[in-house]
Amino acid sequence: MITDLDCMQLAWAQARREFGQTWTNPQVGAVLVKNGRVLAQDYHHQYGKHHAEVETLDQLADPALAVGATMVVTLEPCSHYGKTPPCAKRLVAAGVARVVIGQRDPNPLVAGKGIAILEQAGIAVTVLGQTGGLNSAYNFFYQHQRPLVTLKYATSVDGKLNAAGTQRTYLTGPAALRDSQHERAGQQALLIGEQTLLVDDPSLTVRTFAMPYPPVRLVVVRDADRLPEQLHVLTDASAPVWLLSEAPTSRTWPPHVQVHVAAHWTPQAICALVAAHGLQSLQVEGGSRLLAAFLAAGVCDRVVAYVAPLALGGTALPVAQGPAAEPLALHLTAVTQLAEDVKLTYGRNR
Ligand code: AOF
Ligand code: ZN
Repeated sequence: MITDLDCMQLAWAQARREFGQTWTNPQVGAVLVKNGRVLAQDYHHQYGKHHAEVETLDQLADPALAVGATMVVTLEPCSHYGKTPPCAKRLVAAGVARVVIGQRDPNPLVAGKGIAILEQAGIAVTVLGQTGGLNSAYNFFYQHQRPLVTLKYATSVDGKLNAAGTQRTYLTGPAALRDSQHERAGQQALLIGEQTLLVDDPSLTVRTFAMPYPPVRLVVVRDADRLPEQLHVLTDASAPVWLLSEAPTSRTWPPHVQVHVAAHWTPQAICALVAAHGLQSLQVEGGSRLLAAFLAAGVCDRVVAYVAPLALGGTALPVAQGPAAEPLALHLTAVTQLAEDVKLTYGRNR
């Protein structure tokens, strides 16, 4: 006999079928079962498209099959008219007898209201409370009202980012590069400082696969108007760019570039801007001073460090250089060998 937990595992696998497609929407999977048999299973494919429950019900050759069935879904069915109508009402209309939910939806638009619609219609609801890991940034954002912040960098074995000077230093190999593209694709916003922009001239794009909503590229700069026009982030329009300038702008910018002006772009101010736009995750990719500023502000929820097999020595730039910070306690979540490089992933202790 197939159990609720078996079905939830299938629903979880559905939710994970694709990556980087749902943008600020959660990844959600659903399974419809009746008399111990799976009738249909599907997931939320892309931001703006049908939700998982609707995709699943739409798979049935005969809609009457749903009458008396159990819907197992990784997230509380929604109650609002957003880009799509409410899933909870669709489940009621379909005649489903029971709904098993992985976690409540922390989005205040829904939070508990989906469950209320189902229960008021006489549907039995079970909340298992065990799918939070599917959408960690989404959950974090609604819990803390700021994006989940990852500090990501490549370092030498002696903790240096770059050789001294104004030349870009390539530390890690192709396997680490591919992996870091995947890390980027899991983010809604990327951030670098001015030195990194000028020295490395990165494009900050995801090039290894197509994303309908690529992460927004943020750069903190002292004066946006003084940036050279041929920088990759200004010439490559494949993702939005926000220049966080500490001086006002009078320049005309390409359509993909927005300038946000503040006297001082602190980590808190950057997070507030990102959150105000509904973006739930932010990855800080250097340099040394920006990483130090986030550590000093205590704004760091996750660290991804790629360690390359070389030492750069005494005058090279350390991973973080700047104001003093309280020690930040982390726990190791993964160690991955990528050819000659090692990826270390940590979470913040809470
Ligand atoms: C579900 N099933 O598969 C998803 C849900 O703008 P909309 O209409 O796409 O609504 C987005 C919100 O709906 C999202 O913030 C979350 O609360 C919920 N997502 N709900 O029942 C799904 N993706
Ligand atoms: Zn929905």
